[in-house]
Amino acid sequence: MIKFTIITLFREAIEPYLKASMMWKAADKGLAEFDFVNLRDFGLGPHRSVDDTPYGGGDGMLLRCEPIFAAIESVKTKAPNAKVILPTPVGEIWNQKIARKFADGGTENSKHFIILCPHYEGYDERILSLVDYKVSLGKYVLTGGELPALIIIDSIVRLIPGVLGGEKSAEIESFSDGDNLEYPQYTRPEKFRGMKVPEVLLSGNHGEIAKWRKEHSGKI
Ligand code: 6GU
Repeated sequence: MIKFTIITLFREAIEPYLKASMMWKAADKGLAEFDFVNLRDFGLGPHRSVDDTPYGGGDGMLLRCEPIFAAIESVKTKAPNAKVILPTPVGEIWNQKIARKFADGGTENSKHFIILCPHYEGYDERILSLVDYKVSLGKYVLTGGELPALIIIDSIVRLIPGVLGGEKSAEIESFSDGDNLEYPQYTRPEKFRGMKVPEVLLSGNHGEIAKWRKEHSGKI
């Protein structure tokens, strides 16, 4: 069982994806669990404020420390070993190897991850004292951590044994260095608008098929 607690102001942006397809199946099988903490619940004052203007001036608002510390502490009192992931464009660039490490339990064998989704123009730097992993999805900037949270979760959960079909997970196992080989695939019909399935795939010769797939594989 791997567990993700997502701290966000925009649960509605994340939840539908986790209720569909493979993520839902993983949860249904008891292989993954997802829950949410509403950062707003830890906001300050009558307006439950979570942000403020930056010292030194500049555009926009920053997530302030108090609500974030309170939200994370509320999870950690129940799950002291949970590791905190912060999606941020200045984090370590996410890849298959890291996804696998996290699926295996991270560096300290924790299978409970708290994903803290930033929003607005950024966050008070002092929240980094709570963060175990800063993760970036690539060299571009998004408006918030919700899409990255989903990508991080999806790429980890599909590696949990039992989440994908037997054949597929075995295939992943055989490339456990994280560099999965992806080869071109075809299904019926054999001929579609003049485009034919490569002959070798229809041959029934498993040796030749394996060779062809290897030759035509792209490394991720
Ligand atoms: Cl993780 N967050 C944001 N806001 N932008 C990003 C990103 C993360 N990765 C690439 N761009």
